[in-house]
Amino acid sequence: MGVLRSHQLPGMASAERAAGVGASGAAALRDLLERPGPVRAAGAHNPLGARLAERAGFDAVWSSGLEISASQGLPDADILTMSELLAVAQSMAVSVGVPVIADCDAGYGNASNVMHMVRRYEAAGIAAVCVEDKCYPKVNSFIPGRQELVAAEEFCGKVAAAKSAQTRDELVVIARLEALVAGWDLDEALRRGEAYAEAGADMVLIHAKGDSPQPVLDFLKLWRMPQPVAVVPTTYHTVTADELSAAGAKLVIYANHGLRASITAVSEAFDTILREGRTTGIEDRITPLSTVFDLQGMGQFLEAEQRFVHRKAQPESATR
Ligand code: SPV
Ligand code: MG
Repeated sequence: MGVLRSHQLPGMASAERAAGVGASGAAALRDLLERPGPVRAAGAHNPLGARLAERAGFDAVWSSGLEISASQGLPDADILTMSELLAVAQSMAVSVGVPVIADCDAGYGNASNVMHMVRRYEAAGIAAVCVEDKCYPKVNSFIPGRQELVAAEEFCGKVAAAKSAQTRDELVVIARLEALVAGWDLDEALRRGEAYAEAGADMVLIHAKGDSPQPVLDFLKLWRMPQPVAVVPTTYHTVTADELSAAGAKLVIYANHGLRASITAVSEAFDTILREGRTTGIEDRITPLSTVFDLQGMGQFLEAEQRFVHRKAQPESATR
């Protein structure tokens, strides 16, 4: 199925555009999941980052709770509300043609909160929602301590609630397994994964935080359910997407590398400016303004202005 590109629809109101992109975004994600090889998603926390991911060639955007929280100078610990995270995810969904997969943390509460969340994310044009089996409020998986899981039965209720709340078949519900992160063994991860798949999850995400990909590879080897598996090789970064795919993973999420790359680049540029007293030394290492204009849709803006903005008289301008 062709992907609707929001920037090619200048006449549509943003809500209509969101609905259109959402319908095709979820279907497009399902198409991607049917194709051979890994589906690769990059984390982002705003439309600019989402467009960079799309332009680089990623198949999908991961609306990262960690990135969005960090971009607000806040911990990734359910401090931001569902509405705040949704607004960012929606802004990305209307800005790119690739599907947006939303990190929905622990679902912002219990099964009833999850139902509300699914309705809102689906209406906002999000292709997939990912909910993790940690207690609410959660804390980022890489923070030691307080990695507590809810009972498997409780999380199955959240998964079933999510599935019952979606209004179109396409929305992909991802059940994220935090057993390995919380110090449980592979058996517990598999037991929970199978229960979540039976409760209706369209996909499971096995998360892990060690340096070695082995626990994730072991999980993939023992996974017997038909649902595809997502992985997040943040700490076990030596393994390639193709190797993960060959081991049975379908979705590979590079969750926070855009944020981390930009922190390094911005810090280096700022340090150089202060040290050298001018920007000459970094000019060939920073993006030209023409690229910024391109990324923010200046071309389409000027085109639309030509077509639709009819001035009665030329205003005086200092630059004329
Ligand atoms: C996120 O990007 O917010 C994630 C992935 O949940 S991770 O930070 O790797 O846990
Ligand atoms: Mg997260």
